[in-house]
This record gives sequence, C-alpha cells and structure tokens, in this order.
Amino acid sequence: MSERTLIILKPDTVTRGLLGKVISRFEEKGLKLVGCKMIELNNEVLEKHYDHLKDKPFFPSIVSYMTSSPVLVQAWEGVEAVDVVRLMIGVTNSRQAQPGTVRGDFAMSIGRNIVHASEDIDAAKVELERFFDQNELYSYTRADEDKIYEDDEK
Ligand code: FUP
Repeated sequence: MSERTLIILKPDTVTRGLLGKVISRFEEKGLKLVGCKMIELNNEVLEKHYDHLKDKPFFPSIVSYMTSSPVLVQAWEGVEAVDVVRLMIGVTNSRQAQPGTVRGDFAMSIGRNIVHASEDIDAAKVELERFFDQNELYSYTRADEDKIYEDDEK
C-alpha cells in the first residue's frame, strides 16, 4: 500500500550542509518527494509535535535545538513508506544507529540526530496535517516507477 510520511530535516542537517546528501538517500531508495518547505519551528508546534516528551527534563533543550535554525519539512510517498523511512533513519540515539542508516552515518548524538520521521501511519497522518496544507502536497509519476515496483505492488 502506498503511504505518505513526514520527515523533518533538523537544524544540524541544515547548518552542517547535509540536506542534499540526506535527501538523496530517500530519492535513490525510490521514495517520491511530494511536499517540501523550509520553515521555522516554535514552542507551540514543538509542544504538539513532541507531546510525548513535553514533561521530560530535556524538553527545553529540544526546543532550543529545534528552533536554532530553519528546518526542512518533507512529505515522502511510497509503498510502506512509513516503515521504510523509519528503518532508513535508524534508532534515536545516533551512536547506536546501524551504519548505513542516516543517523548511523551522519550523527553522533541523541540530541543532534539529523532527522525526524513519523513513527507509524496514524502519526504520519497527524504530522502531515500539522505541517502541510492540502494544496502543498503533490501527486506525480516518477519516470522510473515501473522499475522500482512490480506491477501488482503499486
Ligand atoms: P524518534 O522517534 O527516534 O525521533 O525519537 P523520540 O520521539 O523518542 O525523540 C524525539 C527527539 O527527542 C529525539 F530525536 C531527540 C530528543 N531526545 C533527547 O534529546 N533525549 C532523549 O533521551 C530522548 C529523545
């Protein structure tokens, strides 16, 4: 089943000049970019986005990090895209993330871990609605779609 998921390229990706490299990973995998914009996050949106961490002692440092530069929010589409992207980014603590994953290859910290991706399909729906208006999400065909999937998979 084709799904859409939210990725946030966090301030370390922006300020370390890693945007192109990280985006290439998802493109080369065969996922399709269907929404993309640079925005500044604020306390209000971060309290919603990280609702499950709001009461943790490190929440203020998440806010200060996530507001330290603009971020790139993106919608990516593909068959089982939510799980595929979570596998590709690796575990939260970058030092424990497998080599070959985005966090495993580009990051060394739990609090500077390059990227956010929706955890499951329900979170993806909520998060895409949080960051994108309907008219900011697009549909198109990749030229290589026939090569990426079998006919009955799409
Ligand atoms: P993930 O789904 O992998 O992004 O992980 P979480 O939702 O658990 O955590 C969200 C963000 O909070 C992480 F990306 C980094 C930050 N965090 C910390 O800084 N310290 C912690 O102990 C846990 C999370």
